[in-house]
Amino acid sequence: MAVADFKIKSSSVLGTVLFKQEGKDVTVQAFFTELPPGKHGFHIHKGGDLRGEGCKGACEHFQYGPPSDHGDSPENGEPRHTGDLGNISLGPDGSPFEKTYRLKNLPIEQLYGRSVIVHADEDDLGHGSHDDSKTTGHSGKRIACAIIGRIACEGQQGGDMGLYADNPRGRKPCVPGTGYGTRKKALKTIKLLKGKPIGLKKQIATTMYYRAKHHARQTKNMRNAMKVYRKYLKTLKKY
Ligand SMILES: [Cu+2]
Ligand SMILES: [Zn+2]
Repeated sequence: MAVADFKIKSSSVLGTVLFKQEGKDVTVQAFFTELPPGKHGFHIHKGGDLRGEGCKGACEHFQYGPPSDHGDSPENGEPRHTGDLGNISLGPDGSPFEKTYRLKNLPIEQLYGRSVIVHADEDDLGHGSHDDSKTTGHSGKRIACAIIGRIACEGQQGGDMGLYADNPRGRKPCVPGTGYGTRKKALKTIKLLKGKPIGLKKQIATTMYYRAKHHARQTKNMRNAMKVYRKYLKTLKKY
């Protein structure tokens, strides 16, 4: 498993993108709780060098295989770059964006060290008539970028440890004892987060919510935990 975590308050982008090898494919689960209004181009870029101004060092869109024109997210089957993920936007009521993509025939190792980028403008998915429609979808400035990294606390084979790797960016310290299996665990997690930095609170609550949401064997208890996290994330919104 791998993750790209956005935590860029200045451009009000907050979200997590999880990558998972499933057979020959990689599933990409995107979850954003904060985005500027409107639609935003969303891509995996080739580079993972964030030194350049405005994420310039991330180079062009990631492509695995022969060259292609820019296009839409994978489900629609048109010519596209491997890294083209269409547009993202919050719901009309500010509800989070979440979507799962499937990148066919891709070893996850190909993604390590690359980056995920959120753009200022809407991606025209290659259908526009601008000079850069066929290369970038004319999606404008790069307003946020995050490196795709391995999940630190995870075992070699991606076992259950990964579920509790609540610090996917690999920065210490992890917060031990967090969980999403029951309402009680969620409440305990929130208690543990008391006094922690707001960014960490948001990150862990988001990650826990997300893991329950996408759990392969989701239980009623997990759904109860999700309710607790959703409420908690709402209270954090004002910070
Ligand atoms: Cu891009
Ligand atoms: Zn592209």
